Amino acid sequence: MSHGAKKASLTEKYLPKDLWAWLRVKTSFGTTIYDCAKSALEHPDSNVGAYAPDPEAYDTFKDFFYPIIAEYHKVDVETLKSIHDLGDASNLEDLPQNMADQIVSTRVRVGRTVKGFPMASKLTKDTRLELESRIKEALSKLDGDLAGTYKSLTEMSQAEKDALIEEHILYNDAEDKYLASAGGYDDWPVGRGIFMNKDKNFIVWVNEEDHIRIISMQKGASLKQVWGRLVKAIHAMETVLEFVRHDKFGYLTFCPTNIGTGLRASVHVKVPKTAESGKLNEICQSMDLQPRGVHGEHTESVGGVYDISNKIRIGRTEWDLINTMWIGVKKLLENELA
Ligand code: ADP
Ligand code: CIR
Repeated sequence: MSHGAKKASLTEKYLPKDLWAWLRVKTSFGTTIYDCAKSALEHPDSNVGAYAPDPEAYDTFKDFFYPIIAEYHKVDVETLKSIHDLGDASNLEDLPQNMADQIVSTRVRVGRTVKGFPMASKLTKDTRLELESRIKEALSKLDGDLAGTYKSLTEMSQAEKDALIEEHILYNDAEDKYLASAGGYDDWPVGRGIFMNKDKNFIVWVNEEDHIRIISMQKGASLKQVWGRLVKAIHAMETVLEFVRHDKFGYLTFCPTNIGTGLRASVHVKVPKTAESGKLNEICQSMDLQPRGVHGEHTESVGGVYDISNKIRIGRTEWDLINTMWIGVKKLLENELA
């Protein structure tokens, strides 16, 4: 440990000690181990600090990434196999009304990387624009409830962006310092944008942290409707684009914390009493949940409302993770309403 009382990032912990030999190694996209570790070097307060600038990096630098993945996701990487099952949303239970009343909104997203392109930091202005237009064309093929329109950030006014951010629909404007150091915001806002259906409950983020974030969200507590819509969207997107998959890790993403299912299912839930009593973190930890603030990762709670989601994304199926979140939220609400 080299930062006073602060625990070392997983990058610092697992960076190969024979760095000299590793510095010469490059993936076919030109990624070096320095590129993977740069964010942690610039931000000693990182938890993980590693990013994969292209899909090959996970294996080219396996001595580095595999132990990070094992520790963060608590999986045995040797025996790990990618498993997927979207389940049947209609089997999800609705919460009793007094619990549902505590839930402001429900959202599930998955992250994906389009085959043939590196992740954000190794895209150039040209390849990012090429990727954007490939995704835009694919999105234009969606129909029914999923049909919508795509807008590049460069075509949007500041007021338009602010309103969508306020509604939790659009991502923040290049504000994550860890991602910035990893090169995730290079040439911002070029090549970035957002797709939305008419009802604003199916959204696709394009070239933010990942090539694609497929999102289903709505006010209230109907996880059944939210997950049902996302399952439909995932199937539809897979018919129009090919995503990078790894035999062990499943879907690959820029940040190793998102690999696997790439799934984060969350509710914005009012739990002021639980938070005040100090039990929020304890319950979250025991139920494999992660609390965040209401404006996304690394933000604060407002008025006792927390973003509660599944912490694990790998080694378990999508259906399992959706249920993990739901069971955990019920437990939190039992405590809140007791
Ligand atoms: P991600 O989920 O993609 O990792 P963030 O934690 O940065 O990203 O959250 C992205 C946005 O989604 C933020 O505006 C956040 O407030 C919003 N959000 C997350 N979960 C919910 C939810 N259940 N209801 C409404 N907005 C949500
Ligand atoms: C970090 O390592 O702290 C940042 N790069 C963010 C990593 C993802 N999120 C997390 O660990 N909660």
